[in-house]
Amino acid sequence: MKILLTGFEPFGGEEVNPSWQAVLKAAKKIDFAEISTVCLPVEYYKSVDAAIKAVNDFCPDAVLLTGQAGGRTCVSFENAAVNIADSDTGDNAGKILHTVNCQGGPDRLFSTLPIKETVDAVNKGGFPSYISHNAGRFVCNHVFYGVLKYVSDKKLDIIVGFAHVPFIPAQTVNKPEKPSMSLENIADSLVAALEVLK
Ligand code: PCA
Repeated sequence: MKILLTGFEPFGGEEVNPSWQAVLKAAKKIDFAEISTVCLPVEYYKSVDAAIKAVNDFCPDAVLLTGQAGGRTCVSFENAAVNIADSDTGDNAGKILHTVNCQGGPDRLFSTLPIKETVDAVNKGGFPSYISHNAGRFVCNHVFYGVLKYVSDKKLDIIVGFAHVPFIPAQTVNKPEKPSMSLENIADSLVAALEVLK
């Protein structure tokens, strides 16, 4: 089995993005699949193109896209992505979008990762986790939608899921009210999640 794992570069003034760090750490721990890792730019459209290129280059059986969701308490699995970009925050190229139907296609596309089993597996591994019904309206949702649409349009037999990960402790030193989880625990949560694909 081949699994493509993606994370994102830092954004929003952060020095790191725990999604990318956790993906690198998780990749080293997985012995049940061949893994490819890609760090995506936090840019509308360019991120989708980079993810699709990685899908075509590696031809995975499954793709787990990951991104940072500062303020969340643990690794959460997104149920769906919507065809809307709507954030006052600019992407890393400064682009601000308030756009409905920015990628063509249906209003909403659903994760094809078995998210209930995935959350159960992470819980069994000893970590909290939950299904999220809000992937946001920024670049993470945009990439999730773009990859789901590509795989659906091309009728590819590829599972596509999205995991949002919390801050790591070093990111919350100056915002102690925000929750965090160690990189090790985030990576172990991702590994436990992917074991459902075995
Ligand atoms: N999180 C942002 C974009 C990149 C990332 O890691 C989001 O949730 O949209």
